[in-house]
Amino acid sequence: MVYHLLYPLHTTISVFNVFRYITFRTIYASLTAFLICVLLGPWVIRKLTALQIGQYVRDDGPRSHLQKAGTPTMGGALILFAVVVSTVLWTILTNAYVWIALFVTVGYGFIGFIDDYLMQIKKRSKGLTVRKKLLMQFAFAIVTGLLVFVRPDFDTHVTIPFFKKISPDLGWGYVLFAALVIVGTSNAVNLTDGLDGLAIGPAIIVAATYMVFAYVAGHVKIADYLQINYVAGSGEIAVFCGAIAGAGFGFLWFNTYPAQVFMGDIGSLSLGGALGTVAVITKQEILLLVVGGLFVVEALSVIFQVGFFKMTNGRRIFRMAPLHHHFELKGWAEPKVIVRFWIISIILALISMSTLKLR
Ligand code: 57M
Repeated sequence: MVYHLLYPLHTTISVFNVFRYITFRTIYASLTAFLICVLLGPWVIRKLTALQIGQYVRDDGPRSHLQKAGTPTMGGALILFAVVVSTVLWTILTNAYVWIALFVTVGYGFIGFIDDYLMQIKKRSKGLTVRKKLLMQFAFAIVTGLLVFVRPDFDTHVTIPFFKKISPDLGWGYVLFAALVIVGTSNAVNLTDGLDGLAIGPAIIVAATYMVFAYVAGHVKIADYLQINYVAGSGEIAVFCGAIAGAGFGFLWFNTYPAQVFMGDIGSLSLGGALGTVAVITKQEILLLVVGGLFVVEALSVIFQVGFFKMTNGRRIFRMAPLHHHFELKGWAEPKVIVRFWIISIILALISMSTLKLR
C-alpha cells in the first residue's frame, strides 16, 4: 500500500524512489511485523489469560510439561495479524502471488483456529479429527495449487537441488504435488511446535532463506546467471517472507523459554502453510526438505515411531516422538534441545543456499 501511495510522488520527492526496491520494502515489512508483535504481545497475552485460553497439557507427555498447563495459547493470531498487516502495507498489491500467499496463510490460520477453539475453549482435547483437518488443509492447498498453476508461464517442472539437468514436468500433476508440499509443511511445523520457541525459530530461518530465493527467482538477470527458474513477480514474496521473519522474531520475544504464550494451531498450521506455498511459488519445492529439514525430521520421527510401534506390537524407536521429546527424556534441558535444533536449522539453511551456486 505504501508503494502505491508514495512511489508515484518520487518525481517531486525523489527520496520516495526507494519504495520501488524490494530490498527496502522487505526490511521495513520485517521491522513493521516485529514491532506489531512486540508492542501488541503483552496485551494479547493478557487478553488470552483473561479469556482463560490456557494450554491443556496431556498427562502422557514429559512430566516437565505438566507445569506448562494454563500457558496462554493461540498467540499465533498475533503472528497472523502482523504478517497480514505488514504484507498489505509493504508489497505491491497488484501482485497475484502476494494474495495467493495471504489466502493460504489466513485459510490455514482459520483451520488452526477451529482446532484450537475446539481443544482449548470447548475443551475437546482432540480438537478437529485428523480426517477433517486434512480435508480442510487439502481443500485450501489444491485451490492454491490451481491458482499458481494458472499463472501465465508458471513452470510445472520440479527443480531437483544439485541436479539442474533433471527437472520432471508434472503438468496438471503439479497441482497435487504443490498441495502435498503445503499440507506436509503445515503438519510438520505443527508437530514441531512442542517446546518453547522450537517451531518459530526454524520458521524464521526458513522464511529468511526463502526471502533470498524469492528475490533471486524474481530477478531475471540473477535467475539466469544462477541458472534457476525465473518466476516473474515472485520477488514480492521476499517482502512476504520478511514479514514472516519479523513477526517470528516478535513472537519469539514472548515464546522463548520459559514461554509466556504458545502459538497454537492457528500459528503452526498457518506458518507451515505459508512456508510451503512460498516454496511452490519460488520453484524451490524439493529444497524445502533441506531448508526445513528440522520439520521433516520431526515429522519422520513420528511416522517411524508409530509405524514401528504398530509393526512390533508396542516397541518404540525413540523414547518418545516427536524427536524433541526423545532428547528431553534423555535428560537434555529444554533450552538445550531448542537451541541445538536452531543450530541445525541454520546449518541446513546455509547448505541450501549453497545449492544456488552448485549445480
Ligand atoms: C502438535 N502440540 C504440542 C501448543 C502449540 C500423532 C502424534 C505424534 C501427535 C502429537 C500431537 O499431539 N501433536 C500436536 C504438538 C503441544 O503444543 C500445543 O500445540 C500447539 C501446536 N499445534 O502452540 O498450543 C504441547 O507442546 C508444548 N509446547 C511448549 N512450548 C511451545 O512453545 O512447551 C508447545 C509450544 C503443549 C506444551 O506442552 O501442551 C504437543 O506436544 O502436543 N502428539 C505428540 O506430540 C505426543 N507424542 C506422542 O504421543 N508420541 C507417541 C506416538 C503417538 C508417536 C510415542 O512417542 O509413542 C507428545 N505430546 C503430548 N503428549 N501432548 C507427547 C505426549
